Amino acid sequence: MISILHTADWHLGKRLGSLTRIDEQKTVLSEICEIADSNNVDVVVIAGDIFDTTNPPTEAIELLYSTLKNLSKKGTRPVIVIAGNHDSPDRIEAPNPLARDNGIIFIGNPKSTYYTETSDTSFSIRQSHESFIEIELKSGELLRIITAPFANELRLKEAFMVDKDTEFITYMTNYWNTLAQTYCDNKGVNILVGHHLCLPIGETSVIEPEDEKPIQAISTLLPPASIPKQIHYVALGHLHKFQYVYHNPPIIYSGSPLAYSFAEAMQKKYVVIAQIEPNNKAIVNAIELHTPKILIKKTCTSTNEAIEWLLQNQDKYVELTIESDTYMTPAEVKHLHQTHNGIIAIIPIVSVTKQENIETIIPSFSKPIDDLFEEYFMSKNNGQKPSNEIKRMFKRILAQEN
Ligand SMILES: [Mn+2]
Repeated sequence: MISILHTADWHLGKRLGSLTRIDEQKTVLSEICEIADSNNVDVVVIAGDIFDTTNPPTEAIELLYSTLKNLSKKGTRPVIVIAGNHDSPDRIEAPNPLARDNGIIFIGNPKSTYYTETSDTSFSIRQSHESFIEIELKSGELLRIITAPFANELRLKEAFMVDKDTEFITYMTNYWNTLAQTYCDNKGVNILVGHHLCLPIGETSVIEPEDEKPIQAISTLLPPASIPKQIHYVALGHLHKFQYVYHNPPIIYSGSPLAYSFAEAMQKKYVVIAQIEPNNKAIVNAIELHTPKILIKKTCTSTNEAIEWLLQNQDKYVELTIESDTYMTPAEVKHLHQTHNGIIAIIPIVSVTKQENIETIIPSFSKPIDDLFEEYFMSKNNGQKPSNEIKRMFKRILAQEN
């Protein structure tokens, strides 16, 4: 039996507003290393979006390398990393000459071929082909991996020479089936690792993560039927919420280890451990991760109420909505930020009770411009008068214009 830890969408270097998440990322990645060790997993797969940008900050690169080194246990545990849509495929592969002796395998492009020469690792690469690797573990067990990193439309079409989306689905289905028929018999464990969109069961469309570069427009929605029958487990990346796409074989999005936007505020985060024997259905276990810092959407009806709540919730990231019948002053906004350093956004919602029969004001151009401005402002804001700050701002603009 081969035990595989599946994770994805680390987005190292990603910020929330202007705030760095690197300390949380360090915490959660060390938790993932502990889970890999305490569960004695044989292999680790990371299904894309390793970094948040194609040119990540050095602290993110250092965190990746130190984490992968821990996971690979000096070349005794294979770690397979593929590129997602946030990664640069060539940069992801660049460390391979150094990484290979540590048991770390980077696959950036959809048709990359990995080395088969011997290295210092305690496992060996028995054979490889475009988009395929066969690993012989120290135990003698065989692991076959079809690698399907993300590629944009152009790169996919260049790599696979197909034009239309329908042709692309047919092409990938045939391509993967040919690989599976050639290399994936029942003497080994066969998996596919990809950064693609697959339609979850019972859904008619896929909601991509808010704040994520969407890939739906450029990458076709691959149906579970495109997965060859020899495959025991499909490890996917891209969607940040843990979910099954299909049960037999398990096609799973492990999700991201941290909530990266307020759309993910209430999601629990997981890594997946799949235990697979060649002739059996994979046993899948999702292990919940501890959340270093919670993201929360909070609605208050006044700044005072907000301040009271913020003082009690200093350890969270907040998207604060203030529903009130008056506009917030710049001083109030400043006060809120001084109370709490994890406010990512303040959304003011002014709900002025509609006065019945608001008279339609016909502007009289003989009036002073300040009065005209006030009438205009009220007509645009349900009768709400402009605050003194807004009036002063209007005067400043007017002075500059003159
Ligand atoms: Mn992605």
